[in-house]
Amino acid sequence: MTIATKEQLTAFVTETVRTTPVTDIHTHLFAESFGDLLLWGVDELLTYHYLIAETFRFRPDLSYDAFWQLSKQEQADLIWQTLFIDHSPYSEACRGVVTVLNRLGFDLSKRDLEEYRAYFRSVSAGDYIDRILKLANVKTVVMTNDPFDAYERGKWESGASQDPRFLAALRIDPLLNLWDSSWSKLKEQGYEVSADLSGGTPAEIRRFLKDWIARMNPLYMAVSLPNDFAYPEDSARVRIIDECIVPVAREAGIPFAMMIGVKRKVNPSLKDAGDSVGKSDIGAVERIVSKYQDVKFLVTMLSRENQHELAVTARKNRNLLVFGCWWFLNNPSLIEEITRMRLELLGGSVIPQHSDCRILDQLLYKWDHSRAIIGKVLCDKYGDLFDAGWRLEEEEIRRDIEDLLGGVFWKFLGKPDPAA
Ligand code: REL
Ligand code: ZN
Repeated sequence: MTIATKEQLTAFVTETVRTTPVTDIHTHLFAESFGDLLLWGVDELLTYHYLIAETFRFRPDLSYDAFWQLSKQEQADLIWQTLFIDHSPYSEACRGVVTVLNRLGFDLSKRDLEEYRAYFRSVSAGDYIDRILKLANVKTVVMTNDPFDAYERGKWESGASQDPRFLAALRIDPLLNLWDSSWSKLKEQGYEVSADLSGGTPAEIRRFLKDWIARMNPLYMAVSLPNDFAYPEDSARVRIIDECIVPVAREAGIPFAMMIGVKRKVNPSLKDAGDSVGKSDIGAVERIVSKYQDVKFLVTMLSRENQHELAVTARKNRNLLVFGCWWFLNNPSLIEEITRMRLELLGGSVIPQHSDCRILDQLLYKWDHSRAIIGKVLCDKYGDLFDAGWRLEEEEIRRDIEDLLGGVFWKFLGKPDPAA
């Protein structure tokens, strides 16, 4: 049906973005079979590392050690008191908790943490996964799977059963960022590698990657890279990229995802909350994607300052797919600015958002909040077309939105959407 008025257009776009199921291409969530690796519930929500960082800002009296010695529930109590009772929770991470509690149907007027806790004690992980995926309207979740993590490795080795809603991504940070210590971990797993990358080491790293690809069937290989990531460079990282990652990505036909711009542990006392951001050299991205045009790269960058040049670089390289508003960019003002700019430069050939959820429940807020912004930006873009005399069919809008919320990803992979 052709859309006749701007009011109809706004209503249809908003509703379609709200109701189209999502493929969430990067999360830290796990299927139920991974046991306690999957985090969920109100105490996990409150102890999300974003909120820990915010709590310390209001509590100069609180020592880091004292905080870390508390039980999870005590930490959650303290964060609740500090960020939700002593202050109003309007930071994006706090607002996220409010959205989740609201979407779960809790009475927010009482602000009674114990009542929320009682619900979580009464529900099973399996039922809760079903409830959240349905409420968030997320059809597929891509996990972050780390073969260097002994605990997670155990889950894979004991044949963690497969849930088609949770798909794998092979995460290789230690290989590229900590080779000095990770080579010995490969050796322990039976790969004949040496610290100086001599002899058969590159072939053994490739064997390691291929073994894990066979076991996990990942949609892509992924790494987070520091803001000073350089390419080319005389370093173990770049040798491993050139001699191992790129050939394996090519052979397996899967992309290499680079998440660039993190400064790890600028305040180690904050643990996971202690990482920060730095501007990166877009030249490194340009050089690697144009050198390997037969390899696919998924790229997100953490610094706001890198967003425009990243979008321009994608215009020049069709093997580069830009994704998500990562971490410190996952705030309404920045999502709106970045999404607008990307749609203007790249049309619909982009993945506007991923959730990066660490806690299952967060799917509710991360997607609710992002959908509202993506919908708003799309209304403006289609509205401009309308003003210029272009009339749209509902079917065309539905197609575009399905692409943005997953289709673009699956087409880039060259795979059918398993949930379609
Ligand atoms: O995948 C990553 O490296 C990051 O997204 C995480 O390390 C980070 O802590 C995450 O919680 C950000 O949203
Ligand atoms: Zn992440």
